[in-house]
Amino acid sequence: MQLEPSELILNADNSIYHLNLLPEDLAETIITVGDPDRVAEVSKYFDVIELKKGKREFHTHTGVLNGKRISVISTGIGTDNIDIVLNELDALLNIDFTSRTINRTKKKLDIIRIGTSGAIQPDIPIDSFLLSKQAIGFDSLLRFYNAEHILNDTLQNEFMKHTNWSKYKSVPYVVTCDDNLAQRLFNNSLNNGFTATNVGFYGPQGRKLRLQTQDDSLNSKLSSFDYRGLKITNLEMETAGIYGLARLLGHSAISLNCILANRSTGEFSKDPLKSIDLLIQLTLEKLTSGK
Ligand code: R1P
Repeated sequence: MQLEPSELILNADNSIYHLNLLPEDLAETIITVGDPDRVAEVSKYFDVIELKKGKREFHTHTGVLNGKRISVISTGIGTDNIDIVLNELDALLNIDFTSRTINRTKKKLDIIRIGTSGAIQPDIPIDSFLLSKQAIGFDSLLRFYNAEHILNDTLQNEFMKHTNWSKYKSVPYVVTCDDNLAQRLFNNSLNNGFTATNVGFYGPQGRKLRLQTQDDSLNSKLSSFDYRGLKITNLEMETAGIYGLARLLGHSAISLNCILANRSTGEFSKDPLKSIDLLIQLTLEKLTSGK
């Protein structure tokens, strides 16, 4: 079946609509970052940068480090952008742009998010790193896909009961990282997290500047949720979307979180750029060791 021009949108140079990339521009190991400025903070460690392209908030550098080809791409903020990035990355790999048909043999990406995050458990130190083993999405992204088979209904239902979840919010969805990729890269050397992916930064994460929130106790309910010892560790805005779409599309994904804030103790990192840089260096070392 041919994908219509309105469905698979290509630019004049045959690059994919938002990412502005051609299939050959992309490595099969992808690092995603939220902030477009963080792309260069990763690629500055490459031995060679072969390509820099971008459009809107989606900036990509592809290069080689220790013989491994890596693309680092900024997603901007939120799972709405993750929908664009994951679908377009997959299209670059698994759709023939000339015939506009889906390739018979599917290729797979390794996707590693290097992101920042706020902890909600008081004992999680500022500037520490968490690998999200699970994520719970408060956005509705996965609800627009046929995704029931990859979601953990038990955790979702227990969580909704515990928080007395409002019927006016979308039903949270629970997804997991790719354990093989997590194991291959980090071999249990990082603390595991259960990450809540929020649909906003202020009200949805319990921050009040001038507006009142619908549920003032949401963050404390999140931190007191405990399902057989499994507790929610941190809040950010992309992980659940990445895990859900990567799983549906057949890619491997893990999300790494540099804990810059602790919402429980009110602390914030004294040197956030240094912490993020340490996580970048650690990730690149793990990705390229053994190459
Ligand atoms: C909010 O400030 C942003 O920071 C966190 C959140 O997920 C959100 O995208 O991650 P990044 O620093 O990776 O963007």
